[in-house]
Amino acid sequence: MAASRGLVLARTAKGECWSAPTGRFRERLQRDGISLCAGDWIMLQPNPGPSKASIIDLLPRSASLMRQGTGPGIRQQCLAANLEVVWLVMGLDRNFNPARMERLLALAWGSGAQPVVVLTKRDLNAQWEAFATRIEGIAPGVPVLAISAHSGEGLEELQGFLPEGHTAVMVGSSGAGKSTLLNALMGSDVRRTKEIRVSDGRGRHTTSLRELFLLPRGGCLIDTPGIREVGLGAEGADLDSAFSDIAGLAGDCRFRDCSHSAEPGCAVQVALAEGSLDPDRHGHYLRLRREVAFEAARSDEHLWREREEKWRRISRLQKQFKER
Ligand SMILES: Nc1nc2c(ncn2[C@@H]2O[C@H](COP(=O)(O)OP(=O)(O)OP(=O)(O)O)[C@@H](O)[C@H]2O)c(=O)[nH]1
Ligand SMILES: [Mg+2]
Ligand SMILES: [Zn+2]
Repeated sequence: MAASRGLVLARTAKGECWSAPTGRFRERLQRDGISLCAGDWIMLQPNPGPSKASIIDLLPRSASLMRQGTGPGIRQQCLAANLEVVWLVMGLDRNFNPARMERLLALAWGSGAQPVVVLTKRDLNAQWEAFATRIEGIAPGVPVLAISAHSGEGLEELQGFLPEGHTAVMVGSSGAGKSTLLNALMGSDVRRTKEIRVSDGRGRHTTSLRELFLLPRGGCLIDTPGIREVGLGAEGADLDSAFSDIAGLAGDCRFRDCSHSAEPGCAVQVALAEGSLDPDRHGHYLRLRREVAFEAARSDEHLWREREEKWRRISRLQKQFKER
């Protein structure tokens, strides 16, 4: 259901309980650079003591939302696991920002789950249909819904995208209206205002917690805190799906490795000249591609350094061994 500072809120057939990995399993998680997250399936072992259960294993994940790590380890961080759908939530108020949506789409496609754009606060914007059309233009292959959590408009259709037994995660910037939408779908204020007590007693994680909720209709919905910047990593993002209009054109270029700048027979240049491809969109695509390539190079370098360090250790051991 949720994970925080090494503790996991798990739901079992007997109800919810806080649990922690056993020492051995914790070591394995650390070695593999994995942290548990909402949506994970874990194996628990009952404890006799006050902490009711220990985590002994993590089941393999299917489609998961990954974020590029920012620390020195640069490891990928899993934000939500085992997803069928990713809801990209954006307000039809001052929160509206198509360039950010392009990034969110690349992130969502990278998860392997189906992205769905959810434009909220439709009650605040008389021109909501024009805004939705604008997003449709940059989201090929993605349903775009405009809803209002206050009036309830569009909620019925939205729930159609989360059938019983499926899991969705909501991502979007702070203030997009994610938690308000969750409360509307739950039919009550579940966004916890009360303290979530963890066994170390250190207090509340109300705003920082990614948490899974079971909707009355049977779907699972993960609410997340707003992401400030959507950094695209080498593995987490899928630009070819997010920009399938441009990627599709590239298939018609004369050269396989066309850079779409000045080559003869470039289908992307033709589309730009004809006006069927928006130059701004093309520019965004190129910029995001550079960003992903940069991140890929950075994590390659990191891997190399790790490998070198390992070999240095091994040869040091060999030397010691020979000297004996
Ligand atoms: N008028 C209107 N206001 C809404 C709607 N949905 C959300 N809001 C308002 O938007 C503000 C932000 O909503 P939240 O649900 O807290 O936003 P959030 O995405 O959960 O934000 P973080 O938790 O910070 O990521 C609140 O004041 C809501 O009342 C809506 O459909 N209509
Ligand atoms: Mg919220
Ligand atoms: Zn080309």
